[in-house]
Amino acid sequence: MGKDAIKIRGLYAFIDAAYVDLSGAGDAAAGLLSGGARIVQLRAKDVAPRDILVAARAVREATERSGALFIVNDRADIAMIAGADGVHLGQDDPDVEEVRGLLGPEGIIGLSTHDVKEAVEAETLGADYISLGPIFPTRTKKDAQTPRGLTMLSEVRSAVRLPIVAIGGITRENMEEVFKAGADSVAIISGILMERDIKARVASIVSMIDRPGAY
Ligand code: TZP
Ligand code: MG
Repeated sequence: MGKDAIKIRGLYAFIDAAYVDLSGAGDAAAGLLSGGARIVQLRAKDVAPRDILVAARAVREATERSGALFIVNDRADIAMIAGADGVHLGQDDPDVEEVRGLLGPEGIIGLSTHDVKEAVEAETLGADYISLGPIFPTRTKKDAQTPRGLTMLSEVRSAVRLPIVAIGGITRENMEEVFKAGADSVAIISGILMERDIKARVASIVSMIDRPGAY
């Protein structure tokens, strides 16, 4: 998938091993995609790399079929082996430049940021998008920093041109204010994966985002 096809906007959905048994990653992906998700990240902390790879292959197959973007968290090696569209890096992961050398110009590289300085730096380093968070308190990320809030989101919006994926404590109920504060995309993990019917939850979120004149 070429860079022209990159559309980091709207809902940024997850398959997170904290909520999904990775042996069912393909089915979970199918649920997210049939609900209308167009971006799916596989996030698997404390999971053996070979198990992440098996899950990544299943998610790749499902996302390929529906033309959705597939991003692997942390692991550029697994992203490459599975043929993902890109990788999402944290501040402690290998540098964007190093990973760019592996993925090439077409690979999508996202970088987690927590303030204006990191966001500006990400742009300089050649990231394709940034995440900013946690916006609100979250239980999903154990080592999450203190909530950044909507004011910081607006400040980052003014400081960079890169697409911003807001993350942390975002739900169907509060996403409107997050978009209004300048996010291009909202990452929602527990607000989808803790639901009994993830397809229905995604569909409801996507229809709110896509409705004419939304936000
Ligand atoms: N990075 C910052 S907050 C977070 C990550 C991965 C977790 C977001 O999860 P949730 O359940 O949507 O609050
Ligand atoms: Mg990471």
